Amino acid sequence: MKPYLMQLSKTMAYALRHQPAQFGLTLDEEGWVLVDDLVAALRRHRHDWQGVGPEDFAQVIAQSDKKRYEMRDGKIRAYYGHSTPQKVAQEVSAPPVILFHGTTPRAARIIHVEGLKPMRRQYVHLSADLETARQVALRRTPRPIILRVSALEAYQEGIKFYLGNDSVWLSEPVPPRFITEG
Ligand code: HQG
Repeated sequence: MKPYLMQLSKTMAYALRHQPAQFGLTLDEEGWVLVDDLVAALRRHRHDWQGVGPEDFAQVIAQSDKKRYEMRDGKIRAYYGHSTPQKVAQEVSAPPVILFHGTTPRAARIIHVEGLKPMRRQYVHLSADLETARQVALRRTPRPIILRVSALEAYQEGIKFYLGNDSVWLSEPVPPRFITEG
């Protein structure tokens, strides 16, 4: 991906996941903003982004290694990752039997005691497959620890799970009894 699009994708994450107000944006209940409003916000944000437009968002979406943003009907949103105080409503869904969570050795030790918490985000983030979990952990450590979450069992005991995209699931906090290592 060209550096221009990578920079754009990162700024889109700030605007759509973390600091919409700083961009003069308000996410609706499902995290959507109008594409035109995001365009205007980004043009205000950087003077060399005067030419930014919806086709650039489409390129970010098409060329990205991950499915981070969804654009349709003149609106755009992030699938996951939000940290705004107002919780973005996600679609409750029955998860697969096992989901994965990639993390650091240090965090893993705490998670075995306290369970998985959303930390700075609105939801716990889980991976549909081992390789995705490994990549998530590699952002933070050269020694990934992969935790297995008995997701369906947890769901059946009342913990809500939400479909983020094809490879990312979201959930409420997960107690340690549903978590094993390796
Ligand atoms: C850890 C990226 C201590 C957790 C990724 C993680 C993902 C605890 C960190 C998405 C804990 C939070 C989310 C507890 C959890 N005590 N540490 N009780 N419970 N943790 O970034 O899952 O590239 O908020 O293990 O690929 O790493 O941005 O979550 O290490 O899909 O699109 O606290 O963000 O996607 O870190 O990553 P994060 P995450 P993007």
